[in-house]
Amino acid sequence: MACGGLMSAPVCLIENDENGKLHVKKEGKEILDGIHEPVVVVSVVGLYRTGKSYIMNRLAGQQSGFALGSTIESKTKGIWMWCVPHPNIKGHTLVLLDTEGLGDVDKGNEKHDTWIFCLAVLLSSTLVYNSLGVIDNMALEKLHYVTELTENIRVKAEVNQDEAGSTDFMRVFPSFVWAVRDFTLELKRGDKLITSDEYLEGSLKLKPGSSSQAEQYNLPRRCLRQFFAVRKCFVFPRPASTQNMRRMEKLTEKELDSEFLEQAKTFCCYIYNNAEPKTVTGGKTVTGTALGNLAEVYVEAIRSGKVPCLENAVVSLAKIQNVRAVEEAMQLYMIEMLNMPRLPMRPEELSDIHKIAEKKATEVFITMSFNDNDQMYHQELMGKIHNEYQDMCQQNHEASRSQCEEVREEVFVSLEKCFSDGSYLKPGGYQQYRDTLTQLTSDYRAKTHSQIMSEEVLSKYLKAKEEAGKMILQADQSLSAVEQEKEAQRLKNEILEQQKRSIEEQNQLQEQAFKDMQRTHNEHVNQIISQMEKEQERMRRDNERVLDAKLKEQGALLHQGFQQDASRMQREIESLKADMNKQETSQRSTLSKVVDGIGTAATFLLPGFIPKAVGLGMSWLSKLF
Ligand SMILES: Nc1nc2c(ncn2[C@@H]2O[C@H](COP(=O)(O)OP(=O)(O)OP(=O)(O)O)[C@@H](O)[C@H]2O)c(=O)[nH]1
Ligand SMILES: [Mg+2]
Repeated sequence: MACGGLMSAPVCLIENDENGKLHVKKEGKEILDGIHEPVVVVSVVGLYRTGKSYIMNRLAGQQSGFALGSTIESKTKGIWMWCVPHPNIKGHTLVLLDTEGLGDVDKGNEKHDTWIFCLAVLLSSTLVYNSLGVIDNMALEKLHYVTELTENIRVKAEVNQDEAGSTDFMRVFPSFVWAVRDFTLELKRGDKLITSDEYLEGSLKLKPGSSSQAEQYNLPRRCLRQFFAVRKCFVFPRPASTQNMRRMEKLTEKELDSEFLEQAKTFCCYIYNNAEPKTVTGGKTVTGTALGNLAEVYVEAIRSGKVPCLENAVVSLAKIQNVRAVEEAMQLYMIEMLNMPRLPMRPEELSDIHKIAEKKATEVFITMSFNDNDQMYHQELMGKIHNEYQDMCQQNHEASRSQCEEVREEVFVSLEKCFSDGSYLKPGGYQQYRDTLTQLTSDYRAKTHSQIMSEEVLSKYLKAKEEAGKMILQADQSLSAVEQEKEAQRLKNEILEQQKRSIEEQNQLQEQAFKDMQRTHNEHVNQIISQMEKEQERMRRDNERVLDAKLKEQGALLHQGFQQDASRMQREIESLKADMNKQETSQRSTLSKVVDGIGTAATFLLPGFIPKAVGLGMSWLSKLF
């Protein structure tokens, strides 16, 4: 069972401000901001005083938490939230949203209830509708909020609302669970025992005919059937005696009705095992941070008198999330890099640290980013990481240079002394100078062989001493003119040789940088492709779920003699299939755009990179399709 590991008690997420308008509470938003893992969001809605908060506490695995009231006055105001570690899915958070009871006449603001209902639908991946008694016509009439969903929620920004098909809603709406409380009847039809799901589906059967009465009767049923692809029903008996129910939070399990406990357990298990992680259009999984931003975007639309639109919300969310994703990924990269041992270090070591830091940063970016299909933000991140890494490499060079210079000063001190007191300026002095120089050069190399700037520092030193060497040579009267010329040439060659070594050293560094870049590209493409595959898989599953529901619905309509509705359903099925084909094609082009995008960024950062990048990208694409 879940326990309140993330939060010891629920907090308010959305409530009315002093002007009577909804707003997102800072405390709730901050808690969501800190949750970087995907969230499974379960919300409960229903008439006031029907035990909603109580059932949510059970889902949290706690006896108390969401406040209950034992009087007739409605208790919960706005939307309250409790985030607990998901009991079944590792690395996921279960977000429970308890909402204000609907239909309290004292409230005097009918629209407020409508928005609470809409927000519960928009923010959750599973919506629990809670009611007392039985599922009869009255219960369905009280659920009139579903009939208003199309007026109060837009799926697409451009489409005329009248044209928005139920498919669009079905694809983005949560799954639906009806929790019937204080259910006292036997689940039987005729002599046959039926399941609670059959009970619900039976209650959603349409009435034949086109009279306004039939239309009115059918409307909420049609809406539930058309908007919610997955529907479940649980019936609960009364949990305890009237006396005991006034102190529900204090009742031990023994004091609760055993059948109620059994049902509550089945209900919780169903939610833990079946409630899906929250996604938005395009199969993108929503993290806690994204959920907080999403709540803000929707509430802002409602505050400003607009109809919340899912497509617009995803665009706003993408921008907020992507800017944050770059910032947080960069922060993580810097923390990792600054934790490394002191510079200088071997470039391979630095490269390994960079590799780990970059992998972690990219992971953070990928989980947080949203719809970055043209890779704009990803390229920005790559550029920033590249610049930081270059900077770090530069610092490593400088640190190595200064250590080599220290060693050089220490090693060549005796040579410098002889230069300054002129002790080589004598016959035979040149040979002495040569011997000392050879010995000290070898001592220097022994001490700096692991340093990246060793040869460059030596090269600069020898070049600076070229003139001094020539003077010593010229002053050495023991050498013949021919020997002098030969030695002068040798000195020159040695300087050139040393310069060559230094260039080779620098080339090796360049090569390392190139390898890093290539590896970075490969890794980015791999990470993005695996993330996109997950999203596409989720989108495919969502589509299939909707298609299945539509085929089932069409069968039921035909069976019940609703020819016209069945034909309309057929058209919807065909258009959904066409949509699914279109999505497959566009997914392929998005993938090649991603590979291109990263390749372009790589070329921009490191000239000469493109041929390999394109080659890699192509091989990935051919592997996938
Ligand atoms: N009859 C009945 N009462 C219940 C049940 N579960 C809880 N209660 C009691 O009903 C009262 C209201 O419970 P809450 O969980 O606060 O109900 P709510 O729907 O959250 O109420 P609001 O927040 O006011 O909308 C409390 O005294 C609970 O102990 C149930 O299954 N049946
Ligand atoms: Mg409540």
